Amino acid sequence: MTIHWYPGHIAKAERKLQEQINLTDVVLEVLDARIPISSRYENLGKFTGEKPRLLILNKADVADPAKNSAWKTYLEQTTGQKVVLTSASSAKDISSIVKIAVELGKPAIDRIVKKGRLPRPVRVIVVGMPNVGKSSIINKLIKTSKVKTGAKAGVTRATQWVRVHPKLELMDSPGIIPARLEDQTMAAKLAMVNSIGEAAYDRMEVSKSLIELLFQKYKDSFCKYYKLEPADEPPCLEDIAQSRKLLLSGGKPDTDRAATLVLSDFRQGKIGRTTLEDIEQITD
Ligand SMILES: Nc1nc2c(ncn2[C@@H]2O[C@H](COP(=O)(O)OP(=O)(O)O)[C@@H](O)[C@H]2O)c(=O)[nH]1
Ligand SMILES: [Mg+2]
Repeated sequence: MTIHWYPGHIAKAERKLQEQINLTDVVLEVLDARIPISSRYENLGKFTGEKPRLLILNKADVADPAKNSAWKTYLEQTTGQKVVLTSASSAKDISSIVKIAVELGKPAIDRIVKKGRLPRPVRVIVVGMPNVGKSSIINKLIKTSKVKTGAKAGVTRATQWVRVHPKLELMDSPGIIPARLEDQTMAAKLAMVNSIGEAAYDRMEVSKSLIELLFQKYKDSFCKYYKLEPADEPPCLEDIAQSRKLLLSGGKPDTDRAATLVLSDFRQGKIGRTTLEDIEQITD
C-alpha cells in the first residue's frame, strides 16, 4: 500500500502550529477514539514544551465503549495527562473540557499574578490531525458563549480569542497537526477515518485493509451488517458488492462502489461502534 505525503507541507504546517501554541497556556489535544495510536502525534511535546495538555478522545460515540474506557485509563497512566472521552455533539462532554482546561491553566495565571500583573483568562488551543473533530469541538465550545474578545495586538495573523467561560479564552482556529505518513500502517488507519485527502491513497486498498481489520475484530457485527455468512476468511469486495447488489451493467460486482460503501459505512458508525487499535498492540 502506498500513501503519499509531502515533507515540505509538513514543515510549513509545523511552523504555524508552533506559532499558535506559543500564544496559549493549555493545549487541547484531540484524537480519534477509534485510532488512538495513529491519530496521536507522539512528538507534540516538542511544540508544547511544559504547557499542560488535555487529551480528548473524540468520536467516542462511534468507538467501541469497552475499548474507550480501556484507552482512557491506559493513556492517563502512560502520559500523565488528563483524558476525556467526548462526542462533539454532547454538551456535557464539552463542559467537562472547560472545567479541566481552567484547572490546567491555573498555574500559568498564578505565575502572572506573582509577577505583579493582573490575572487574565486561561488561553487554550484545540489541536489535532485533520478530521478528528477539532472544528466541531470549537463550535460547540463557542456556542456556550458568544463574546469575541477581538484580535490581539502584536500577533501577525489576527488571532481571534473567544471567551467561552469567565476564566477561559479559546483560539478560534484549530492547530492542525499534519498527518505524518512515514508509517504506512498508521497512514492506512488515518485514511480509514478520513483524515487523509482521497488523492493520497487508493480507496480499494484502504477499503480492503479496513474489511480485514473489522473482520478480525468485529466479525459478527460486520457479517451481520453486510448479510454475509461468517467464514474463516474475510470477505472480498466482490462479496460485499454482491450482497449489496452493487453490480456493473454486465452483472459483474462493482468493487469500486463496494469499497466506497464500506469506508462510508464505517466512518458513519453504521457497522457498529468499532475501535481499530488495541492497547495490546503497543510494543515498547
Ligand atoms: N460521530 C461523530 N462525528 C463527529 C464527532 N466530532 C466530529 N464529527 C464529524 O467528523 C467530521 C470532521 O469534523 P471536524 O470538526 O470538521 O474535524 P476537524 O477537521 O478536526 O476540524 C464532521 O463530519 C463532523 O460532523 C463526534 O464526536 N462523533
Ligand atoms: Mg476543521
